[in-house]
Amino acid sequence: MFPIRHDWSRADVEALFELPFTELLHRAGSAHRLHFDPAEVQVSTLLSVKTGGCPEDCGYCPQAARYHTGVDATKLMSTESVVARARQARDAGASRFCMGAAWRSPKDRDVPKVAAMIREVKALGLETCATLGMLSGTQARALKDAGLDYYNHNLDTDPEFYGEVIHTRELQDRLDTLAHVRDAGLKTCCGGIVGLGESRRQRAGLLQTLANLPAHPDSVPINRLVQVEGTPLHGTSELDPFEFVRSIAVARILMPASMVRLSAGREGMSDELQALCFAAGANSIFFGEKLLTTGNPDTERDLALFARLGLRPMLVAEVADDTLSGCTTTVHAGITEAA
Ligand code: SAM
Ligand code: DTB
Ligand code: SF4
Repeated sequence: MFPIRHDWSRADVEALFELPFTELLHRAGSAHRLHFDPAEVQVSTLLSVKTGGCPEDCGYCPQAARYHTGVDATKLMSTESVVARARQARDAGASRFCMGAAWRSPKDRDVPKVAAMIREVKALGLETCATLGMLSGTQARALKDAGLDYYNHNLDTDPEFYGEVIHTRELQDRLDTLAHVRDAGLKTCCGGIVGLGESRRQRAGLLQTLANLPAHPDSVPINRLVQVEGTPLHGTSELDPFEFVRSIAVARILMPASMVRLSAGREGMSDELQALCFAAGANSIFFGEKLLTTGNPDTERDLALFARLGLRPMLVAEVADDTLSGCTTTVHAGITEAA
């Protein structure tokens, strides 16, 4: 009933969006259980290793140099400071550490610097992820050789709506980078943003395009637009929260074996809305008080939410050490207290 398909039509995907809410959640929950323990949630922490000053014009992004958002441009962080932050993230319970840079693409001279960060973060027992903009095949292979596990590069929105949001890079450029990433043997993290002012048909188009990629992304981040003053998309009408949950559920049905990440936008969500997202098949979050430049829920709030919902951080074989079992114990302790 939930085969891994790459031939979804727009009508197929729109029909899923149009199901009664309870039926959609039932189908998404069934797809989720075929591949995962629904009580487990993968936990990633983000760090902006190079913030702001970006030459691109992505209409949602506080890091584009051309928008006045109050985000100051910084240089690339030192490896030492990145590793200190990765250690803190690991000790707080994260199993994956994602390093982001506000670049159109890395310069060749930046690659050895990021490679050094990846090597050292990996040595802490964390899974590594990077999001650095467009990559050439050579750059992707160099990052793989350094021990990179995942590369994040989003499609962001439907091909039909794309030109209303981003003008400095084509969707095809993104597809080319994803091909370089896959060819280098890296796992892909690829999703998009909803709440940009797109229609339901266009939300369906984003998810259809993701599901029809040559391989389903290993991780699919679904971001809800974080509206930042100074960006062109600030002031866009808020997406109906149930439509956000539907987007998660449809992503789960289309890509049943992928991690579907409830990504940016959680800070403004109630516990109840997040619980609906987990029921709809989300099984990954960004954990830690900051995303790249904007806020994320406090770790205490997330641990309390895990405890209230009986969720556990997903253990990764190589990182199933005392730290993460400590985190699991904390969550279990919360559940026991609640019970
Ligand atoms: N510069 C690189 C790039 O664009 O590929 C990497 C970093 S970029 C910030 C990574 C992703 O963050 C974007 O593709 C977008 O999906 C997401 N993002 C950025 N700003 C956002 C916002 N205000 N709300 C939601 N998601 C956002
Ligand atoms: C993704 O899909 N979302 C993350 C991560 N991949 C890099 C980034 C969200 C950024 C939200 C805005 C900010 O904090 O600057
Ligand atoms: Fe630059 Fe990435 Fe932000 Fe676009 S999303 S402006 S490429 S940092």
